[in-house]
Amino acid sequence: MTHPDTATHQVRGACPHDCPDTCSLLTTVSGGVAIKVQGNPAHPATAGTLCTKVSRYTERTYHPDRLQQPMKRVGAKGSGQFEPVSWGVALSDIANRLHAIAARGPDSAQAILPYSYAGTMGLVQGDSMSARFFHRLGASLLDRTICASAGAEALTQTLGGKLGMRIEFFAESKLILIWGSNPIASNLHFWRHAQEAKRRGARLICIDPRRSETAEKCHEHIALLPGTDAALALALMHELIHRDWLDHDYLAQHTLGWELMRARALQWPPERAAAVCGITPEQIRALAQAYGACRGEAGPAAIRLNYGMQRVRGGGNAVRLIATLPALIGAWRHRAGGMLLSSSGSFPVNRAALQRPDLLAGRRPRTINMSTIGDDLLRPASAEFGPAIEALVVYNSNPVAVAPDSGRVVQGFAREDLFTVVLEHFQTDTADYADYLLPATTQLEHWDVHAGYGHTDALLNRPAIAPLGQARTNTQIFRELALHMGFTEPEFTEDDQTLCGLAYGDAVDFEALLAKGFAPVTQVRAPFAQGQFPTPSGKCEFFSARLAAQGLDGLPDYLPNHEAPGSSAHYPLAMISPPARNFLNSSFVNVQSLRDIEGEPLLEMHAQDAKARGLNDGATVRVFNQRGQHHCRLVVSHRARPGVVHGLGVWWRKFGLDGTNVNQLTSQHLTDLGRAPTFYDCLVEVTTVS
Ligand SMILES: Nc1nc2c(c(=O)[nH]1)N[C@H]1C(S)=C(S)[C@@H](COP(=O)(O)OP(=O)(O)OC[C@H]3O[C@@H](n4cnc5c(=O)[nH]c(N)nc54)[C@H](O)[C@@H]3O)O[C@H]1N2
Ligand SMILES: Nc1nc2c(c(=O)[nH]1)N[C@H]1C(S)=C(S)[C@@H](COP(=O)(O)OP(=O)(O)OC[C@H]3O[C@@H](n4cnc5c(=O)[nH]c(N)nc54)[C@H](O)[C@@H]3O)O[C@H]1N2
Ligand SMILES: [Mo]
Repeated sequence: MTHPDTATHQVRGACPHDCPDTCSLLTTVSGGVAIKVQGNPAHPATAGTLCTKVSRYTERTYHPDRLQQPMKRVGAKGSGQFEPVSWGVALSDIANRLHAIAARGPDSAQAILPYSYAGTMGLVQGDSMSARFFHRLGASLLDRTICASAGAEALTQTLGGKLGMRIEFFAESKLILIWGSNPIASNLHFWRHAQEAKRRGARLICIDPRRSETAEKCHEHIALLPGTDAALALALMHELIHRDWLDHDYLAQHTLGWELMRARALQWPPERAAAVCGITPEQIRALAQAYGACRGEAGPAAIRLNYGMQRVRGGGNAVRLIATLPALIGAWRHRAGGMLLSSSGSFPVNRAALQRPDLLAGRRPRTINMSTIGDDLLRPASAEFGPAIEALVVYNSNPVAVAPDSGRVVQGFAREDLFTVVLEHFQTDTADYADYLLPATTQLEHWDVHAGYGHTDALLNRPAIAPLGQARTNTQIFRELALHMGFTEPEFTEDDQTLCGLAYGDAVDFEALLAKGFAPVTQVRAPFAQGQFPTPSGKCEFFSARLAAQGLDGLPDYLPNHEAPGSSAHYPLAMISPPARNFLNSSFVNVQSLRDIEGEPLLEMHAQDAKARGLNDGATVRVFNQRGQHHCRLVVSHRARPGVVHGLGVWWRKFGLDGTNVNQLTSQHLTDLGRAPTFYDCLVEVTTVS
């Protein structure tokens, strides 16, 4: 139905942000202007509420700094000085530059790298026409590891996929372990169910180095050292075995490798793990008792795991261990028992239909890991690496702010001989380095269709308003670039509504999506009550033959951090940099009303560590290590335990006190599984700024 521009009406949409909640939105439009964005009360998972950030979505969309015309660099690289150009000039110049690289030889297009992540989680504006374009071109492929790949690989090796409990059933659990997760800040709609469980008498235990907003609302908080979760899980197993708090029947029928796992876990008495984790053996025994008591009638017990705890060297192994815990007590038998890290494996998305890897036509370009973009931009051509990266096309991501080891990332982006195109809403830290900066539409201005990783509903997003200024959708920009490159295949003419329809094909009722804005993708309630794990063995795999075949340990183990707490005399503090509540990664940092709440880049520190360094609350401090330094405001805080500091992320560098953010300190070391970054595996020292 179309509406006259003057009438007030509501448009159904989907929140595009990288968050487990994937909310259903209702946008009120009046006179062609979006005046309000609200949570859709008809969508059960959203239940009519939004987080503070997204309820300000109109402030972001109509921000005076929104990019509204294509721009070309005029100043020095990185100076952020641009002049407006027409779309025609921008696109033909970009096409000429890319064509010149691609035309040099059979594989020369590999010198071109697309760089994108989850600025929008939309399946269409995320990576559809863009992927077709780069496949047709033969550009390098991108290994999209920056967030979740360690945990994802661990789940796949252990449970067989990114599957788990349904979020709403946590309300019926008797014990909830909130492990490496701060739902009040980053998974608000889960917290609703946890609170409901609490009201019904459930016990909530938070396992997190930081006394987060969530930790202080739980019955108990276990503040372990970063990167020691695997040791805690092993000792928990030790106690469950030692006390015989096991569901022997479930273990025998539905798991693989239990005897091997049992032998390893028996090497981890609570005393050993407590020393590693920086907690007491009593805390571990009490945790085991609470968890063990939940087998059978006293249960069920549920674990809400989040990605916070896998951003360390042993993150993959830690997720593997925690993912097996429900099998020990048979928690999966009940729909309110088990665990959830991600439900994304429930979505039958037809990525090939959207991204058309067949356009590679038999070519096999190299793959670049997005988490080592700092080093890779600085790598010369070589036999093993292939050609140096000569052109970079960035969309849906802000790597200069979010990728680890910013010193190297900035050095890479500053290369005079690198040709960089950035598609953005705003002039971010990354956009400052663009040769061409192209204005993209926001979620209020385009079509899209969504999967999620918290709940199991597909969502549809309709445009609520016309694109602002000359902004264009990502898809339209790549369609037109394809035209300028002379790509004449019909794949480059499909419009966005057609692409939306391809995402699920027949697997989801598209008419229902169009009508309601959301539709369930599965009716499964207790996925592993009868075993039936989608692993090669059909069982929960303590032992993974697939990992063993790769020369890795088939059994999960505790792997100390690359930069283990206490291992360096120069850098005695372990720094983690979890999300700030009012930002979404680096998105929203430029929205004034939200930045006002966060104030300044902060470092939380325990009073004892502050005293030892003569640091006062509110001081400007220098946080440093061998990679760099970052100035920020010290908060002497009850949220920090001794030995651990928190640099809440992810600020734009240009809003920082000294033009940097926490990633100036993080490293490009990778995780054990999934080739992911280790943002929370980082040692630093802190002094006053003299
Ligand atoms: N408000 C807000 N919401 C967000 C985001 C945001 O930036 N802001 N980011 C979104 C994204 S991209 C993601 S991936 C998701 C999930 O993002 P996550 O990174 O899972 O974020 P949190 O849920 O905050 O959980 C992180 C928690 O893990 C803790 N932690 C850090 N290191 C360790 C450790 O070694 N062990 C344990 N046990 N805990 C540790 C941190 O202190 C923090 O409280 O959140 C999404 N939601
Ligand atoms: N130190 C530290 N670093 C971290 C993390 C951490 O916890 N600590 N978290 C990591 C995690 S979990 C993640 S997921 C990454 C996230 O890293 P990114 O995926 O890069 O996320 P954002 O920083 O939100 O940047 C997304 C950008 O995409 C743009 N965008 C949004 N929608 C569109 C669109 O439709 N079209 C175009 N062209 N652009 C759009 C937004 O304006 C925004 O600037 O950061 C990682 N970095
Ligand atoms: Mo993420």
